[in-house]
Amino acid sequence: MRGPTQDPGGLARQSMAFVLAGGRGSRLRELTDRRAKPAVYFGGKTRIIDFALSNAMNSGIRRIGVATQYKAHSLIRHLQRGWSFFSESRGEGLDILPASQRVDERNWYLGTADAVTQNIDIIRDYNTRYMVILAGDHIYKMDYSVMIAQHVDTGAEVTVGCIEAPRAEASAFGVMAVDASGRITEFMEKPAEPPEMPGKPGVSLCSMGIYVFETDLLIGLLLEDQADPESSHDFGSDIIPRLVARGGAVAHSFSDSCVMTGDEKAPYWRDVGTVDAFHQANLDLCAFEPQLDIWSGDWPIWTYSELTPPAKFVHDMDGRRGTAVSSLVSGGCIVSGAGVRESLLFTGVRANSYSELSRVVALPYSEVGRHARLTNAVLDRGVSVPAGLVVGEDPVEDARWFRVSEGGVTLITQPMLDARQAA
Ligand code: ADQ
Ligand code: ADP
Repeated sequence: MRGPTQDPGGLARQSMAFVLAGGRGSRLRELTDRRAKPAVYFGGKTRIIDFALSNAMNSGIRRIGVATQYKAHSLIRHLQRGWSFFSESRGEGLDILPASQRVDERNWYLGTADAVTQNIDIIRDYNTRYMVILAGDHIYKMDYSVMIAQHVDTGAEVTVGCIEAPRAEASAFGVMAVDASGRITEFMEKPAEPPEMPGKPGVSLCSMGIYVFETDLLIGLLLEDQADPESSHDFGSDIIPRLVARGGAVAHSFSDSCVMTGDEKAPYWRDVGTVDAFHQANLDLCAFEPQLDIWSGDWPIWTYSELTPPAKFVHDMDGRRGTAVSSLVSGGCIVSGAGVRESLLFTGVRANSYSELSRVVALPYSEVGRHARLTNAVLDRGVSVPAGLVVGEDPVEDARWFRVSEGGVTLITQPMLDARQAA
């Protein structure tokens, strides 16, 4: 083993980030009917993919590829508007890599490894020494240069980012066992019975789905995998288990590279993959001391941001409402005679007179009509909630028209409102 690398920033500049952004995220239900999970809005101004891309930027990585596949239009437009400031003359670049655009008779990426294999020519063009493979669908702040430095120091074939998660949730992840030196001795993709960490009952060591490789080695592995008829061409199911079996995989602990800013007290990582998790993670931001800091400016989350006028608050004719407390209200919103609490309003939301919003996540340009009363709801982009609608008080009635999650959150989309209107 070599001594610790002194210049992680230098390593980041020799690295390319490859962001896998093609997954549907079907557990987000109708929220991903028209957009891929990485394009789903999060936190008032940003989209989910902005976190991985901003982490790469803030870590010093300047060459990025984003592989898109499922319902990519919204995602591609976002990347074009918000992420096109890289300068080719400085050797920087962000490439959007849609499936079906590549020079191959197949039209669709098979597994996650195939999404990289089909872009090997572009990866070769970038000519970087290291590859950081990322998922585009998690909320966290991480300095990837620390993970790259660890990769160089251990001489591993692959370094896998990992977090400790409750065993009850671990079946959704790759789960691993490591030895005292951090070498991965066992790796199971989405096991039905996830193993616990020694000495930590109820906790499993899970893969974050992010990997560091040396570029030449990765290309060799991918070509080998492409030729294997038994392979599903997936990192979690094929590439990583193969490397673990020959002792070439090392775990990197998220706690070593997570970035904590503001008053954050613990590492924050969320897979906002279900409507409940999405709703809760957004509302977490409204807490008195939020677990995720987006305010300090020390690790900015870059995005495409529309030009909007300031949010406006107007009281109703009785002079009582027109307030928002414990809430996030984005630019262009008008809270007009409405009572908003513990809610997150994205850009351009209107809450009209006498409406009451409690624990509502309202995506951009949604509107809540007069006297509507909404509790524990997610409003899709652009929905127009009719006057007087009550949601969150009668689950049976809600479920007749809307999507009510296991955790009791009502997801409302325009087609659902239209169907209710027509009935
Ligand atoms: P999953 O998240 O289930 O597990 P997957 O569905 O393959 O794995 O998605 C990984 C990432 O790739 C996501 O960001 C997704 O959007 C994207 N993606 C999926 N298919 C794609 C394709 N064909 N083209 C482009 N992008 C695609 C993985 C690992 C687990 C790990 C979890 C952590 O396999 O071991 O625990 O991530 O969330
Ligand atoms: P954005 O365009 O800002 O990403 P969405 O994610 O809601 O907003 O849109 C996803 C995609 O669906 C976009 O390509 C958009 O043009 C399209 N779209 C938006 N609203 C509708 C609608 N009511 N019916 C069909 N397609 C829509």
